[in-house]
Amino acid sequence: MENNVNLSEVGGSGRDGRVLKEDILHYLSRQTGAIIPPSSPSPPLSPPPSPSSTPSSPQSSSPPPPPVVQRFTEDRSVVIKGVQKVMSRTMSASLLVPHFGYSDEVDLSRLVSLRRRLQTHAETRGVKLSYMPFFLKALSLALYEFPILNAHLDDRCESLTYKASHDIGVAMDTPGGLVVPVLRGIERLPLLAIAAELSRLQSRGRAGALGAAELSGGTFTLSNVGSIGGTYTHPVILTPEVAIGALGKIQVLPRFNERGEVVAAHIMKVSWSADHRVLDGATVSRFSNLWKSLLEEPASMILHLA
Ligand code: CAO
Repeated sequence: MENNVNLSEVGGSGRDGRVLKEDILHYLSRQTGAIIPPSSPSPPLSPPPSPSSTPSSPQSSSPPPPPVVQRFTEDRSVVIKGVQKVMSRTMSASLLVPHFGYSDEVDLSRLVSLRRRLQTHAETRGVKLSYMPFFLKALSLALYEFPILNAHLDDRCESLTYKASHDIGVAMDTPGGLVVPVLRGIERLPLLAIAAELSRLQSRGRAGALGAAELSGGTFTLSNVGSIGGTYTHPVILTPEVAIGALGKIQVLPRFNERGEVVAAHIMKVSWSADHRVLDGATVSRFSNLWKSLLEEPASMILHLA
């Protein structure tokens, strides 16, 4: 009340999602870029965020405020907690998995022009259509043919569970750090519904309001770090899942067409990591080829419309 904070926008890290004082302090620090000293018994609360700085809707077009650069004049220790704590725990568990890496490049030229054409249709329905819904739909179609990549492996590597639903975790860069909300039942959703759900989760992610139920139970993870930059990467599997994909930046690069002419092509690199205890390289390569072919000829996805 003191800071005019809407509690529904604050992710609770306490038991059963309870909002703790720390959550409020972190929420306020994210709004202002301030760092809250961990040991301070009652740190001064930052001023409340102005209503205009709070994302109001997924379609909000106002650019995010520029990050406040902190210049440290002396060493300062902060406690690893919240999103960072979860990241440290899950990534340490992933170290036990023998990762097999596989990369390729995808020519998205046809998809780029298709998306451009479909964007206005989506906008008239109030939905922002990015590339992610296409990547996710193609992923689901490829998982149908390679269900072993949509599976959970138990800790002792004794039981592999093929998951029926394609519940895809999407790595998301938020003001609070990396979170991986899950889009459930992608196999049943049309592109527009995937786009709308992604926008909803992005909006909740920005507000730090994603709950435990939205952040757990994924069966495969896709990370589009290319929306920020980079080409190839080495993604880390989120156990008990057995594979993950990471996408690089779409770049216009010279490539040969089928007539041997040099053309400007929209190229994106993809990097997969797979648990080599249950997945071999040939399977990952065939899966990647299928995913790539669907995106290089996106019209072919129409054949799979339910
Ligand atoms: N290459 C180039 N541009 C890309 C791109 C890519 N691979 N992916 C997206 N873009 C473009 C989008 O088209 C959009 O531009 P327009 O508004 O002109 O269409 C712009 O980048 C921003 O996209 P977006 O981020 O709003 O939406 P998205 O659906 O493409 O991505 C999400 C959603 C959640 C994946 C993304 O916002 C994000 O957080 N990415 C970072 C993931 C991350 O941090 N991974 C690392 C995990 S390991 O630490």
